[in-house]
Amino acid sequence: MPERVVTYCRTCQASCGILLDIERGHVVGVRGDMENPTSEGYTCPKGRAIGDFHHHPDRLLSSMRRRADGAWEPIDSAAVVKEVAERLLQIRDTHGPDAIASFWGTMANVVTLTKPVALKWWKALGSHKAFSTATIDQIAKPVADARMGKYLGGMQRHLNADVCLVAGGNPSVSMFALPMWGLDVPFPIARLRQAKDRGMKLIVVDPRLTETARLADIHLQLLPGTDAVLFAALLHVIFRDGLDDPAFWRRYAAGVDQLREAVATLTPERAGRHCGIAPESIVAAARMFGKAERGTAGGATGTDMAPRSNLTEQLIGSLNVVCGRFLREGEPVEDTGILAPAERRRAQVAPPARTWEAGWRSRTGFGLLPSPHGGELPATMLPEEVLTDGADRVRALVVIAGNPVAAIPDQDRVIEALRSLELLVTIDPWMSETARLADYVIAPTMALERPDHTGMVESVLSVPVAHYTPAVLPRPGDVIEDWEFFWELSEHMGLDIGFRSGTDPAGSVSTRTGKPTSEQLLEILASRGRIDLDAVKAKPHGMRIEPDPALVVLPPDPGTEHHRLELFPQDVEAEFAAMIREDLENAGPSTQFHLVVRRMKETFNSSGRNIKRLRRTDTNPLFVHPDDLALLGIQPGARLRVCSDHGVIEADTVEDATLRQGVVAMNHCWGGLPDEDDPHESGVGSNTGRLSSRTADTEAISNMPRLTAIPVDLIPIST
Ligand SMILES: Nc1nc2c(c(=O)[nH]1)N[C@H]1C(S)=C(S)[C@@H](COP(=O)(O)OP(=O)(O)OC[C@H]3O[C@@H](n4cnc5c(=O)[nH]c(N)nc54)[C@H](O)[C@@H]3O)O[C@H]1N2
Ligand SMILES: Nc1nc2c(c(=O)[nH]1)N[C@H]1C(S)=C(S)[C@@H](COP(=O)(O)OP(=O)(O)OC[C@H]3O[C@@H](n4cnc5c(=O)[nH]c(N)nc54)[C@H](O)[C@@H]3O)O[C@H]1N2
Ligand code: SF4
Ligand SMILES: [Mo]
Repeated sequence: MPERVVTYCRTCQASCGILLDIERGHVVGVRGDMENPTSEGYTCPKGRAIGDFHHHPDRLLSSMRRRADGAWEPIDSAAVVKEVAERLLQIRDTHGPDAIASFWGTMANVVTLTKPVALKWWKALGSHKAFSTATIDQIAKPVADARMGKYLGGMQRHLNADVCLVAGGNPSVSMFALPMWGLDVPFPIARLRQAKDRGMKLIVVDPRLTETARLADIHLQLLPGTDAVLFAALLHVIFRDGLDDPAFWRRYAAGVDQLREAVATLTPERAGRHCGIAPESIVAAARMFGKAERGTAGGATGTDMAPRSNLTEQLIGSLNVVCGRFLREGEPVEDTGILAPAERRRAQVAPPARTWEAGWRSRTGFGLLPSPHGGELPATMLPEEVLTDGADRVRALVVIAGNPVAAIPDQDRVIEALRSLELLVTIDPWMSETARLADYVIAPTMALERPDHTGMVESVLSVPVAHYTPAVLPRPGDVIEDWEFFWELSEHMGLDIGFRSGTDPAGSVSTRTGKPTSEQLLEILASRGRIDLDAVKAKPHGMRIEPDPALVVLPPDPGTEHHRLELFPQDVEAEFAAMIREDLENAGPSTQFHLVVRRMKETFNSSGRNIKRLRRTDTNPLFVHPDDLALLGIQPGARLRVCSDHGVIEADTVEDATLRQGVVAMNHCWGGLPDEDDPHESGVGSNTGRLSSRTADTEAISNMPRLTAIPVDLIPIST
């Protein structure tokens, strides 16, 4: 008889409750947990395949070392940490800490212990060369926060909003919804429906009629890459119709008059022509948003991977500011500090902090971007940091739960850089494209083999909830937890790291006192929250947290009254002028097709491609509108060459009537190493990153590449 255990899925941040049937250490059944207060029985295909991930024959059960002849051999986990530490020390002692780089991938964001411990190691090492997926994702948000400043009372939440505007995101599939980024949409789709049932209006801006857009009251199905113009036009209508909130912006913002003047020329008619949508729909959306009392607008990857993303995010942020969609002094704060430390909310502005303009600069010309890693450089510049000569040239790279070879565009150059390193280490349960180039691959535990709690992800959960799970499967083979690797690495490198308990001074741990257990660390990380971890442990299905009525937005600190949100600083003004000049007045010839990004339920970036149960399409096909297929004279399933200014990939087509005509979509992080791409072979597919450049069409400040709205030609291949 299988044993039934209660836990939650950690394949993505949504943390859905699941019930597992386990027999002899194997998952033999997965069901959604109806008693879980956030997911209420919901699961996605990846969650239901969680056992297939854990028990896959290709999963690494031991760390691997590359021998001089290029072949791999297993190495035990104690020995591998020691060897890696010695090689890193030798590079640091010869060339300084900046010769060592780190790359932080997405899977470091779903495990509570990985990032805190790895960050302690990183900060103790003292290198400036951190890279992460942030700069090939939505870096326009931290850039906008840094240029505008931040209102510290927090944004209004969807839970009691009467409008929500989602641009370039499809939370129904991606589960991506960060409150601090304003896209505060509940994940499973059921919650969006609940909000709509109680009267919330939904506006979706997307070239595709997505699962989320189907629920929209207004869907603006714009041409890809035209969001900045659209948001300028929305602001135009807000000002014109007097739908702004002067009481808020007069007190907290500067540059509103300049912004109003700039958007004055962007009438709905002019913008509508450019965005390819009816002017009336722009007016209707602006009025629906502006007339509402509460609710925010937010962009996601669709807006932030397109050209002019820095400007787009500035305009989205400005829309929220101009309409005053922030919590005021005395308003209740529902969402912070459950297991994680509470953010103090105050009705004041943290002034702009342009980190890249002050302090350390890389010899490649970039300053440090705002980042949890203590500042970071654009991931697109990683190859230059490795390949360009200089005293602090990067010679070693440690990859933390990421797959930069699949994720950074211009793969050939990324591979050239990684191959020329003296040392490449990655921690990954699979021989990913990056792992296959590494000197050492550390084999970590997978989700069900480690205890965890939701302290790390609670800010993205739409319902205030806390969940703890013990490890529910034994560790197979010789694997270690991600955090253990970085703890032991610190020990071997003589770097002192430690954590202080918020409640019990005697409960602090450090490399001087010895390695703690995962349970101890989870306890310490929860010790600054307002809910006791033991109380959470007593609720195995997860615990819904009632708001604390004493938690309200506090009055501003004295001396901060003059701080303002800068809506239209000089560089934004220049970007706005460039947009008018280049996009509206002197637009060049357009190609017939634009390629856009999209997520698929079955994969999580490069994870899941090798799981048979998840193969809906086998590879990453090119989604094409049926009328476009007819125009190209091909049948669904036919093979195409997708050609951009920067590269060519092949793809099989799938018919998709949800797309706007002229827009084609394809999922990222597929393909193998360059000679291994195969659009037809199960689990391989093609790498869309080859169609983007790391140098042309990039954003100022972050060098964010253009990963959506890419002009492409489609050339049928006769077979
Ligand atoms: N299942 C699954 N979930 C995931 C991931 C995954 O790979 N699979 N990845 C995770 C990660 S790393 C991230 S960053 C998040 C991303 O989360 P989201 O940003 O929600 O990602 P998508 O679901 O791809 O939604 C992007 C939407 O943008 C639209 N779009 C494309 N170009 C444009 C444009 O120019 N303008 C506008 N307005 N829209 C455009 C696309 O049609 C698409 O519907 O998802 C996370 N969740
Ligand atoms: N062209 C194009 N490029 C893109 C994008 C796009 O839309 N288009 N999207 C961008 C975005 S938003 C992102 S976030 C990046 C994604 O970039 P990455 O995060 O680098 O890509 P992933 O495939 O998610 O890499 C995660 C790695 O972690 C491993 N892993 C899984 N579980 C664990 C674990 O428990 N521990 C450890 N240590 N490792 C684990 C997986 O096997 C995988 O190799 O790609 C970016 N690149
Ligand atoms: S949405 Fe899917 S992958 Fe994410 S936590 Fe829920 S079941 Fe797991
Ligand atoms: Mo991402």
